[in-house]
Amino acid sequence: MKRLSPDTLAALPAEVARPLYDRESQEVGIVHFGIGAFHRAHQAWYTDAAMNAGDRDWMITGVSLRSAGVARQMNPQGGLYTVAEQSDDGMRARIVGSVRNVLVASEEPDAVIAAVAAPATRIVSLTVTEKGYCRNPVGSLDFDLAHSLSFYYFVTQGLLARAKAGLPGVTLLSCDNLAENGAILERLMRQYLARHEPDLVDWFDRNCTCPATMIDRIVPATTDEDRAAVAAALGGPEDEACQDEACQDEACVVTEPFSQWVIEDRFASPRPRWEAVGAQIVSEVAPYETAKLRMLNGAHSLLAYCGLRAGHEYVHEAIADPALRSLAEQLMRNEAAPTIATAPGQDLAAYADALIARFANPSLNHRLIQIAMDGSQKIPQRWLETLAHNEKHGRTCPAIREGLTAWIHHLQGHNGPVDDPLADKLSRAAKSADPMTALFGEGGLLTSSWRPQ
Ligand code: CS2
Repeated sequence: MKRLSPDTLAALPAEVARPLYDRESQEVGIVHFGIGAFHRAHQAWYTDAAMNAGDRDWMITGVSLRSAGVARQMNPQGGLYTVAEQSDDGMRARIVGSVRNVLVASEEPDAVIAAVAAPATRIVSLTVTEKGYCRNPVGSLDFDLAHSLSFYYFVTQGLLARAKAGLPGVTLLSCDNLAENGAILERLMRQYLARHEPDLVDWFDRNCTCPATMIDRIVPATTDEDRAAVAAALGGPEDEACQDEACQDEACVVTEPFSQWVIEDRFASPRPRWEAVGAQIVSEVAPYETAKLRMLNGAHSLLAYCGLRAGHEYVHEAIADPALRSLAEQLMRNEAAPTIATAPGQDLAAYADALIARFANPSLNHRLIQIAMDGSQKIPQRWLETLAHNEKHGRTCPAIREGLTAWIHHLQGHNGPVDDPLADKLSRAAKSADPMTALFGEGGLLTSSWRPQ
């Protein structure tokens, strides 16, 4: 079977969309930390569309902090990969060309620093997941965690080289599911600089910005079946006899047709014209970000823990279960929505309708266990802020309470090993006589202003 690469691109079936720009003549303008499936289906996809529309020099160098896996998938393919949109109508495949290469930070640290320091680099973006920010329970930088291979070191060294060379600063763009992700990144980055490169703090403040973003697209982890279906779409029917026609893509991602990106208009220097290809550039991201975290992600975590407890495997199965669907509706419409200060034109009832339809997409196979991981990093912004806000106004949150009970059940090991940076401590707390206090009480394990009554 052939492998997707610049050489095999021309032979793909006509219905597979592909880059319309000359990739070789474009410079790298973006260095992205955390080049997983989500980045490939979202920001890299928007950036590819912007270059299809005529924008130039926004190729991406992806950085993987530890794992060489993604470099092995992408580099032999010249950075090319497929985004396959799955819906009731079947699969629509597009080859994305915006990634130039992938560097593995633990293997080539100097190359990563050089990429951040390169004159053509304007944006350093991040999808390192919630835990990648290395926060301690009070939300400040945990220097021990940050010391053990995090993006902070590489960004700092790259910025230092830029400052020494008299180059402009960069935009640091957090694309992770954190409330006020831009402000958090700015604060933690400054804490890191103040400890390790204090002379750079002032330069950072004057030359770099950290806009807030709301990012949204459901991207399940790619499976072998997905890779087989994409290979067939890139070649011939999914049939043993036609294997010669198929074209293997080790880096493909499967996603839903929907996508949204809301970005605060606060860039340090030029940026891609993402708004020409569907992104929203706004002065205030918070209303969208809060709605997304508390409604979409809040309902996702609820379906994950309650769904696993009820014996389901996928999101579409959980949302088809009437009891779970009504719990998700209760969380979104009656618990989260009343806590959100909306932007003009933002319709939360319609948003909840659309989310239910997206969760029900039967062709996505989004595993509940994937969403269940890292609960300690997700639950504060997904549930606890909603809880605190409602209780302050004398309202109860039965759906979130149910979710907390199901999370504790998960932490007790009933759904298999717990995947969370605090797994051991969480499991001990969940098995203690009073799990709620051990997890959420004064001095408990989660960062939150909410305390159980
Ligand atoms: C999910 C998100 O895994 C999870 O925690 O809730 O990855 C979710 O699919 C995305 O935020 C959707 O934009």
